[in-house]
Amino acid sequence: GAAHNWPSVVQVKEGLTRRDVLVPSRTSYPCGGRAQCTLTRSPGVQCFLRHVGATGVSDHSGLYKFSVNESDRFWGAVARQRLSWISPFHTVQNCDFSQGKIKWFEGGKLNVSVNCLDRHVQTCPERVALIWERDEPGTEVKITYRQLLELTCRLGNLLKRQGVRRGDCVTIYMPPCPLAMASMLACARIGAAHNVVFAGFSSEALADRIRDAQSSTVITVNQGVRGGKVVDLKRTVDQAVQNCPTVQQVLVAMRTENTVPMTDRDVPLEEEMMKEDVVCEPVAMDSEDVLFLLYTSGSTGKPKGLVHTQAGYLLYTSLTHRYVFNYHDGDVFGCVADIGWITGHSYIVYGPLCNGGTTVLFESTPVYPNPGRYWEMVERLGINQFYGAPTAIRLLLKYGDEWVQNYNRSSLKTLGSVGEPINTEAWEWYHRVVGDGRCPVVDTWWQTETGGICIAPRPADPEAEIVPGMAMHPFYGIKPALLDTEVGEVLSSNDSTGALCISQAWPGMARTIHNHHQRFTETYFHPYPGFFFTGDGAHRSKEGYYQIIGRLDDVINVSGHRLGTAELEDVVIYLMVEEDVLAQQLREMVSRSIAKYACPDFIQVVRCLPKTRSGKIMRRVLRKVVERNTDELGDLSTLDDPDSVHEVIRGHRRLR
Ligand code: 6R9
Repeated sequence: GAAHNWPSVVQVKEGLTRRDVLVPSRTSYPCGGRAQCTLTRSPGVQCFLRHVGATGVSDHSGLYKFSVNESDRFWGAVARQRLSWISPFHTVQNCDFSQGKIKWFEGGKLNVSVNCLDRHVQTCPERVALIWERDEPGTEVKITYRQLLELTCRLGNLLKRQGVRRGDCVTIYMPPCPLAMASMLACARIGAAHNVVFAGFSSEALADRIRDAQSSTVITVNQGVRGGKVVDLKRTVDQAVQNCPTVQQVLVAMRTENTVPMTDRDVPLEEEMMKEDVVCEPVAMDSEDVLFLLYTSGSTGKPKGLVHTQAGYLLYTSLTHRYVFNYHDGDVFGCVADIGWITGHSYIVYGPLCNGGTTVLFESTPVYPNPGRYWEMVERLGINQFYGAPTAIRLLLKYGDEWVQNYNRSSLKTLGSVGEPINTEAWEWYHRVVGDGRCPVVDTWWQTETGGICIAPRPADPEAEIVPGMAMHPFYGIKPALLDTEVGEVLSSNDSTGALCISQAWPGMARTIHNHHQRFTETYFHPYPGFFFTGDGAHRSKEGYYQIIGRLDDVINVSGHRLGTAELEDVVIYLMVEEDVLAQQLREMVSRSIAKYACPDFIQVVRCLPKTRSGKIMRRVLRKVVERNTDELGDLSTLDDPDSVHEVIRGHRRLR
């Protein structure tokens, strides 16, 4: 492959002050986030066909076939066209599912932050890269490509000064904010991996992830602001790092004006980054070097740190962002996910920035200050593509149409859905009310493991039919297969239901589980040899359209968040084992809320209490047990679960 010229590092002339980052700015920039200067790396389909060398192919379905049948030619051409390489790759793909070996674009060197920033700064420095939609409506902050590059470089230099080296992993525990995004890009610039932990996770969950990633550096904020409430994020980090011996420093950005206790380990982020140079030499990374870890729930054991690498991931997010949403130069892309999830990584940060887009970073909730928030924001920011979760759509639907109709949504062109199946009612409402019946709704199926969207209604054709509630078609290069869950055979005919698998590699897929390659192969490649198993079930209709049914394994999807039953059980079992701790806590609660003398002498933990079928606790039975009069329990015919009494008796014997 031929290399693109390495863009020289752009010199940033003016310094950016802290004010620019933290205080709402109403400055209008020449491009104002709209097309004025051209960044085009987004050719139309005809141009695309020519570029990938798909001779004799004239339509979208032909292009799809080419992409799966000649995947080396397809991905090789797309990679040369869309990414800026420092040195060209020599091999498009080198994959073997039986060993869980996935390698793309070997030999190639590039820097992800240069692809997302520098090359756009060269052509269009004043274009808005991101709009930080802060919690309070109307206080948004716009950051241009030039400014985002500057923030990234300063942070990159600061991380280096703090001893972060190529190959290290930095944990980021921050709400959606420009400095979080710049932190991710700064890691990419200096060759460190990032590990973003959703800022809603508890200190234990955070500590688990810091330890597993072996991070020496954590980046956080003093406090978060969400739905009008202040959240003490730094305090959570303080608790977490107590149990993380690897952590040497915590960089603390100031999201609010409130001071928080700082220790020797803590570094005031803005203050220190302002001392740094605005130029930071990007490191030439190999295509298969780690870009980030992202933890997600599995069906067994601890959350897994899925590993994504540089070139393939970036290419895949950029291509899907362009074609699934029909994103064009100058559009404002509004993905309302949190950066702590894969959706935020791929469609707030990497996909849109690689495409030189304007991306929205949403800090608030769908109902703050009222259920009109999304649509008021759409009007104010002129959002063209809106990408959200069915759980939020279902919630807003209940508040009625007025909250939507109060605002002008004429800027909207495409509506996206992700995270869980979207039921027909929610789909119809999204389409009819939010999109006024004129915007296609794209229900996008994918996972942390797939890196980017794999099945979506019109990846290959802006005019294609869309059936409500169906994810429809595979994206370029994705070859889905349904397998019989009993016998493991491929179901080749339409109108069938089975385990959703993917039968050949694509550039965006995860490469391994951090430090657990065996678990990676066992989870994804052993259940159906020769295939990548997604964990989901799906139906392929008579017409050949895909509909996702949901998880087949022990993962529960709660409002689009993955929860492993094993993780929950771990916590509960832990509580059971610590029965005396629990008893002690209960005693303290009673003495605190009533009085010391009211404290029970004995506390016995049981699976359930003896209750009547109407739910009343049979206290007389309990009294007899305590008095050791178990021969005189009386009438037990109304008891719901007879075993519950035996259990209480057995436990009580052990206790005395
Ligand atoms: C992107 C993301 C992945 C799991 C996935 C599936 C469910 C995601 C869906 C969907 C039906 C869709 N899922 N998108 N189910 N229709 N459009 O959500 O990643 O957090 O890893 O969750 O979410 O069950 O396996 P992740």
